[in-house]
Amino acid sequence: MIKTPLCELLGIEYPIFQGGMAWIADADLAAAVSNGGGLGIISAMNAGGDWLRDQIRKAKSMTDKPFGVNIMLMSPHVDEVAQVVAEEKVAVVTTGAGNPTRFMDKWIAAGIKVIPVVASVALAKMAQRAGASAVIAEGGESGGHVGDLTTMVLVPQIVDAVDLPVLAAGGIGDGRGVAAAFMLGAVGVQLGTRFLVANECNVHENYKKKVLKAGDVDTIMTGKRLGHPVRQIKNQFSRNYFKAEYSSISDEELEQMGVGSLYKAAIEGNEKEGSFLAGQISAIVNKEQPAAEIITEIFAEAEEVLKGAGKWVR
Ligand code: TUI
Repeated sequence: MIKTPLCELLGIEYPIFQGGMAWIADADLAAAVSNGGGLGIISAMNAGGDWLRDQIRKAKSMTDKPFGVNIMLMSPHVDEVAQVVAEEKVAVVTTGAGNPTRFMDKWIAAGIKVIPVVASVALAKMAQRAGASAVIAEGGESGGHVGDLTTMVLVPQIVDAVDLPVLAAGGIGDGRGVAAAFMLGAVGVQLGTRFLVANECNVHENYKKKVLKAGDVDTIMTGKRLGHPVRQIKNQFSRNYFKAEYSSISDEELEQMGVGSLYKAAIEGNEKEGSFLAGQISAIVNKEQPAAEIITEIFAEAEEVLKGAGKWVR
């Protein structure tokens, strides 16, 4: 059995979060992960407050275990969704793609545990000062919006910089990854890509197929020119976008190219025009299974690896 302080902090059985994937992580997936003993997370992405409130209430009807909401700080509706999570008093709020400190007092006053995703030491320290319960150190191997540093480099630095439980994210897809994260000082992990192919995940079948088929070099980073680097699977859309970044088209035209591409991938399954955000670990994600089975399988593997961790020590 693997138990860490994160389990006690949140009242969860396994120290694992499901990442808040935009257009993908809804109440069905979050409830399945929470019922499986992890922490399921609903993504507020660019949605409005009404959609989020419905999803939170749906998840409450599907599980009596704790679950969380991920607030994407670049959302045009960020103030509205920040208010909704405070009113609905979800157990945990995770944040991404920015600095959450301006919302944290309100969330903490509502009894919410705030766990920001950080891609730098500076933001981790700021989050600690603002009252975070833990932080998620996310490396650039992950899917979607990413920072510069890898998980291997980022996690130990965050562990040294803050006096909080640290979760590792980015490039983790099986028990070996969990064990490695623990070796770096993490006491929990967050996985997105592996949960994307869970049976309970409502993303379009074509999206799942793309992740299941992807090999080691099948993701690409786009968006650097506009300051929002994003990792996604190589296809017609991402190759064209990548080329356009190095062409003479204006920033406005480039921005326009990306509009709606996530919806096209996740909801419509449009293989040519969609933006299929996924992590580098897609290459070892090779089967669909229930969320609960993903969790038990990963922790059985991690336990074996960790038990054998001293085998070269003489
Ligand atoms: O947020 C994510 N992953 C995401 S958000 C998203 S929606 C989107 N789509 C297109 C462009 C941009 C966003 C898809 N995937 N992960 C968490 C994460 N947060 N990764 C990196 C960061 C981050 C980066 C800089 C967090 C804070 C930060 O600091 C900014 C500051 O102001 O200090």
